[in-house]
Amino acid sequence: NVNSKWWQTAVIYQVYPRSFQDSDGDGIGDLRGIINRLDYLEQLGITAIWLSPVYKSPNDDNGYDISDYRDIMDEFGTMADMDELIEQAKRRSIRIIMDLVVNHTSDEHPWFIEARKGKDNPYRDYYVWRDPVDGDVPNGLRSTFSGPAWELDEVSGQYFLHLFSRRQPDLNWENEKVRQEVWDLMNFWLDKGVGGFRMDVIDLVGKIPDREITGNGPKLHEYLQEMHRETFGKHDVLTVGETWGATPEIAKLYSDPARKELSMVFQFEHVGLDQQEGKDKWDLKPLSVGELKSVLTKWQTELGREGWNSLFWNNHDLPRIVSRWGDDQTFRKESAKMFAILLHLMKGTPYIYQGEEIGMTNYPVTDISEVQDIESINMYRERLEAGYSKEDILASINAKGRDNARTPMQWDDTPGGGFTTGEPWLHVNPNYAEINVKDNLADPDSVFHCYRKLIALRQSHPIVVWGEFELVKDVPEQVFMYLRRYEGETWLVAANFGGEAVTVALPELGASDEIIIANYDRQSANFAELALRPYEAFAVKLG
Ligand code: TEU
Repeated sequence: NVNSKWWQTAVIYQVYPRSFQDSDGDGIGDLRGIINRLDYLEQLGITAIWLSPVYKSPNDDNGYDISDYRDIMDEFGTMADMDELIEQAKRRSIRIIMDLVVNHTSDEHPWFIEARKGKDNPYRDYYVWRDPVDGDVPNGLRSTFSGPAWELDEVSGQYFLHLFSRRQPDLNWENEKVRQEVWDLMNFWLDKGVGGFRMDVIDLVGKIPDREITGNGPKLHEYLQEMHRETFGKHDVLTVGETWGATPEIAKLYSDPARKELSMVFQFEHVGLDQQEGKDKWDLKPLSVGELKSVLTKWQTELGREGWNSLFWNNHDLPRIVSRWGDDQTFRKESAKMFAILLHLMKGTPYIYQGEEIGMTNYPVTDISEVQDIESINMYRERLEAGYSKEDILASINAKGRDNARTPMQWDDTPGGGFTTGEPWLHVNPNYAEINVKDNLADPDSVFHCYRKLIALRQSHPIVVWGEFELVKDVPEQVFMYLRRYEGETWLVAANFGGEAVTVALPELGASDEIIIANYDRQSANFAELALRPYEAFAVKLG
């Protein structure tokens, strides 16, 4: 494919630096720690690292509140370490994708410190200020982290907008100077040779606060086209927007190459399927596998040539997939591999979140004092006041809380799990002695080696990257089966999404012994009567 881009054949690995590898015993992961683990990532075979924020930050939201875009967080190291990380990664053909958090800054960013000084300050307009209405907040906008999105500034008597924590004031993108600042800092990082950007809540930057419009504002795409022109347009980089409200139609607006905006977006439709309609992420309902199949199929087929997909189960905001929709007890390895096989043989660019590749699980908390995440803590307070029981709230946090993904990476079976020799900033999952990198590397049948193999398959078989996707219908609901077709070749991927054995009868598909990858011992597949074991998944080439 002559027009293909490197990021279309890539596999991206997300590092959450705080929890990846501590190198100096302070209990907090750091850049030196990442450098020390590059050989591991090279062995896994990934193309690029998406690095969650490493910039200077007071850590109200673990680095998603930035006080200096051109400097490194003290706990993580120095700019010299950052330059070395980029360089050392490059030597292993791994690119570094920076997290671009420009919907808001920290309240400790010099722009906000200035803006707060008064209505006449030249930086005032960098943020969104409004007068009170009837002695109260300007309108009903709510923060994602609970409570109103408006905070009163006592000095001026005006409110400022914060769609996240009150320590994350929203930037005013309508101000041309703000956009210019953003282009400048992006160019600063592009000049360092980074491989691109993951753009935090980028769908919010076109907000119209007075009309209570937050996502997908009218000028959003104009801004992104300006960004493309002013920054990465001349560079061969990957850009991926975090867009919670995207539909396939919206995703095409971002990722149609002709529009010169982004490479792709993260779409979140599939990860909302276990939440009650019209409520928020904490209000749980069981997943319907049928719904999951239809949502993923829609995304596989509807972007066509006018867009490109991202593929993911996990990130630093989401619970661990093996605990969420798999079985992290009896069938942990089987279900972890099932998710891997199912996703990595789809069309799009796969993202692996640290620890997913060894089947790491959620961490059950029994008391709110164990929780560090601002989103969970604020929700806890809000719901206690609203009359929910502690048990209910903790059940929600255990199912969906962001700390589930943020417990330290489990490298080995020594105390601290090989993450730190000190006191870890967040509890290490007590299962580190059974689930760790060391054992995964040693066991050829491990979750890690399944991921490694899938990554290699994508890199050696164009059908994985380019093949057309077709869902196989007429199978039991818990069976997820699809075909990929490319240049006369057909692959079939089958997955049993449940803990019970199931049989499929599709005689028209014949039989084949060309198994490509499987999570159980399997030499062939006879579709006249195909028996799938609990969480069994495999791919096979059809004759
Ligand atoms: O997340 C955006 C966001 O809306 C999340 O807070 C998400 O809604 C929530 O975790 C799940 O309900 C991005 C970052 O990924 C997140 O870590 C940041 O906290 C947030 O933006 C603010 O920068």
